[in-house]
Amino acid sequence: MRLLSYMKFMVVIRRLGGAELTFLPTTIKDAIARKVFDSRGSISIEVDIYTESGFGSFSAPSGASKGKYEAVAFPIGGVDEAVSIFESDVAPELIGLDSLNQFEIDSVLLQVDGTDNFSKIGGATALSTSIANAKAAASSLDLPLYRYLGGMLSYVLPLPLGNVVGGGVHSKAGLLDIQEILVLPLNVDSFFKAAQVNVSVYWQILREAPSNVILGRNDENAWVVNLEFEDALKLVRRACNYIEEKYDVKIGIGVDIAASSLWNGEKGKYVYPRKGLALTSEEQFNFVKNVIEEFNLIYIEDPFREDDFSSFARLTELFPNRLICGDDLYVTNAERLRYGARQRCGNSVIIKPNQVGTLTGTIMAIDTALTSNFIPIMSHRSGENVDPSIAHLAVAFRCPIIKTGVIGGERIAKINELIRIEEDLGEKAEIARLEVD
Ligand code: 2PG
Ligand code: MG
Repeated sequence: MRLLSYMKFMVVIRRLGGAELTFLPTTIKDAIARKVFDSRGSISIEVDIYTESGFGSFSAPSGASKGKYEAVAFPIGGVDEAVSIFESDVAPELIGLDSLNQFEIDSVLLQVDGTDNFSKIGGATALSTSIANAKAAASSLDLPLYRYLGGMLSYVLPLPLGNVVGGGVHSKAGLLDIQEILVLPLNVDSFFKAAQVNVSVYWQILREAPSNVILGRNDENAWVVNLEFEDALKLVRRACNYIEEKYDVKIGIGVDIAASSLWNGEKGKYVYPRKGLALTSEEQFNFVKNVIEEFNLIYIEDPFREDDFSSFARLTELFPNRLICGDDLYVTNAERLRYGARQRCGNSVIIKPNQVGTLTGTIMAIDTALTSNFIPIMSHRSGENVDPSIAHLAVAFRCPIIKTGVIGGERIAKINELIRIEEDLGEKAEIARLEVD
């Protein structure tokens, strides 16, 4: 075993056409793309990167409530075109590069694409390549991804923010226009316990719900309910109260309003189709303010549309100790975040690597968040796969929260990986602590 590890670090010398070329164990020797399915059954792209002594593979997830400033997932010709562009334009540029040089790999992706939103090669291709490369580099060094990326600083486990009741574009049925009601365990002493609390709340909701209220599960396996927003919040509160007592923990409740999906530009209003409501920006502000106060919400994501920085700033001023979070507002873009952070438009930010298309872009957004006193929240997408890499990114880049659903194979894949990371860290492991009112 030892000998094998040692050999991995030796330089490989190969004779190619008479010339003697030197390869490092981390040099990329092959790159392959294929079509695969995501958890919704939509077709996505998966990229494999082979180095001289390692391997990494990744398939980008996909959103249903996408921000308009996100990277474009696929070129106009869809996934087929993405695969053929990868084969003709991307793979040849990668072969021979050192996978340890993540910045160079990501720069090549940006250069080959040549647009500012990955519309030529596709953001899904870019992210799949970028993360597959990091995984290949980590595997070449025999390191877990979180330790390769984060080194000695990566020992804090994030708190899991779990979607328990869902509506909006993630749910085909039910009465909820709001996309997500989420729970966040606040004072737990291990990641395992935190995940257990979320699962317990999830099942307690089913027990507490009157008959005919639960209609099924949605894209993220959250309950689809036949309830108005306020009644759904009451149901979640009841379930949390029961579990708080049972486990002696404190559980915060949050929402993702995904307000850009409700915004109708022509009408200049937020349209709630299932409730039959249309709210002006001022009415939306008052609605959000009232619901935060009435239900003591600690987490509010995208309460306003993606261009309304000033309403985010007003809400943050009013509730400085709640997590006011921008998802479609910031789209994991360091520049947008720098702009918003200067005016205190929120105090936390969703980090979805596929919104920006590269690991370098993701790191820049997280770095901007941490230096601006914003909490970075690593996040899944509604269309996922069983890959656990975002669990590693959350620990590596010190995100105190991970938003990744409560149950379902593709969500549990991330949860279980964090349990493994917690075990791998042993006594060094710590769970994030949050100060919220
Ligand atoms: C969100 C996400 C994940 P989607 O809005 O935060 O819950 O949804 O991936 O559809 O954008
Ligand atoms: Mg969101």
